[in-house]
Formats: sequence, C-alpha cells, structure tokens
Amino acid sequence: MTPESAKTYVDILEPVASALAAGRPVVALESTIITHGMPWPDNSRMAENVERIISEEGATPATIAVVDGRIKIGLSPEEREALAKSQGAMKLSRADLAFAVSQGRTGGTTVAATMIAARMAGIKVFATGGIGGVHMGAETSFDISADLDELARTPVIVVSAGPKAILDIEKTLEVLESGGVPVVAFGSDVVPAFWSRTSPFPAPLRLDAPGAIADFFRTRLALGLDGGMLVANPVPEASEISVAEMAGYIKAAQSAASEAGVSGKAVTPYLLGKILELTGGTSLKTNIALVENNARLAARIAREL
Ligand code: PSU
Ligand code: MN
Repeated sequence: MTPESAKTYVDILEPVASALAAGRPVVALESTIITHGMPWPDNSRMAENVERIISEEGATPATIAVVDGRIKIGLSPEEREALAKSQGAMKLSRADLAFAVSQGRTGGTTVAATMIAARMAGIKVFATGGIGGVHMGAETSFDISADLDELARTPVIVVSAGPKAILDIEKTLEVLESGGVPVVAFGSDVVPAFWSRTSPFPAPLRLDAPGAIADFFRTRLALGLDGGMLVANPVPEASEISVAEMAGYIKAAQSAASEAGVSGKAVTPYLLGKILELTGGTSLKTNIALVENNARLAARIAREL
C-alpha cells in the first residue's frame, strides 16, 4: 500500500485530479520514452498525440514524470515540452525515484517508476511502448529490467506492444511467469515483439475485448492477488516491420553496443537509437504507431473498469 505520507511529494494536475475524484477513466503515460526513448522533436509530437488519442477515446491522460523533485501526475503542455527538450534528465526506476525527489532532480519515469506513481494516484491503467525485460546475454551480464519485478508487485495494467524485441523474449516471459504476472496478448495467439506483430512464442493468455481485460483485472483484485498485468497489443499491420527484417538490425545494434562497452541504464536507449539509425527512421515511425495504438486500447480498458 502507498502510505499517506506519499501525497506530500505528488502533484496531480487538473483535469486528472477531478477525473480521479469523480471515478472517471484515467490513463497513465510514462516519460522515459520522452527523455530517453525518442529524439526531439518526434518525442514531443508523440507525447502530445498519445494524450489527444486518450482524450478522444473518452479518458483523461496523465503523463507522469519527476520535475524538480516533484512527482507529477499529469504534465501541462509547457512542462511536457520542457521535458522533451531537456538535456540530462534522469532515467528513473524504483531504485532512484526517491533519490530524484530528495535531490530536487528531473527525470523520465520508466515503466517501473510510472507504475509506482500511478498507484500512488489511484490510476489503474497505463500505456507505454514496450516493457523492459531480460536482455540478451543476461546469463553473464545479469541485466534484467526492474520493470519485471514491478509488474509482479504493483497492481496496474500495463498496455504494451510486448517486450522490446531487443530483449530475450523467451527469458522475459519466463521471469514474468515466475513473478506471477499474467501476460495477455490482445487478439493474438502469439506474443507480439514490439516492431513486429509476431514472435515464435505462444501467448500465455489471450483476450479479445477491453471489457474482458477489465474483468480479469477486477477478478485478480477481488481474489487478493497482488501485482500487475501485462497486455501485449500487436502493432497495427500497416506500421509493422517483419521479424526477419528486424533481426538483422537488432544483431547489428547489439554488436555495436558491446563494442562500445555500453552497460546498465544506457543499454536500452543506445539500442533504440542505433536501430533508428540503421532503419533510417522507420523503426521510430513504428514505435510511435505502436504507442498510439496502445494508448487507444488503454483508454478503452480504463472506460470498462
Ligand atoms: N517503450 C518504448 N521506448 C522506451 C521505453 C518503453 O517504446 O524507451 C522505456 C520504458 O520506460 C522502459 C524502459 O521502462 O524503456 C526499459 O529500460 P531498461 O531496459 O533499462 O529497464
Ligand atoms: Mn537494465
């Protein structure tokens, strides 16, 4: 449970606060995708568009970030733009969220930190691009995203396009299963792989309607099962890049990363940036399309809750 004392550190923007007070649907959005996941000005346009899509679907968007030590639930257009342009924003997860607050710092919140903040505010649905997970070579690097542990403990529905395909998807699914995290593929029998609609891995669970996802979540809460769930929503066909085509880019990006000695928090942003370069920008277009698609589904789930 979030302690009462957390409120002192959190600013909930209007109209998010009144939507929550009235029990109207709200969808949280993360901000590491803005600060570390996409270059400017695409990040800014993406952030504005996903908020608009959620509003059009009849829910209230709440982009979450830490600004000058305050946990922001909802950013004004000016704050959002400043974050999109900012240099040196932190990439915040469970380990350093409170550090940024205590030091008055600014940072984008990852899936893990956004789930924590969403829970503080009472938001149950959250849209992102792809979650972090088990990196390739984790058997020696031990690089496993804190997103997986957060999914196991924090009761928020995370709508994604699956684990990012730069990851070891099979091991990521294993860790999610160990943590008791339901992975629900939306309208698909296989787990989507971010830029691609398919992967070799069968969907652990499948649901075809937002209402069924909301029911499933309610049932988990009613049974006292802690933790979140992951919805994996395939990227729209028109924007998909095939598994075969992505495989080459991912391999090249990974070789570049190990040659450059990239490690820790820098790995995911480096790989995404390298792949953007290698694809001449098409990976970014696909990334934006899948985030928008996830925002739409998240709003529909929020309306059913
Ligand atoms: N989805 C995207 N782009 C991103 C991310 C998600 O389309 O950049 C971010 C999320 O914030 C996620 C993070 O939590 O990447 C994973 O980072 P890491 O692998 O270091 O845990
Ligand atoms: Mn990592």
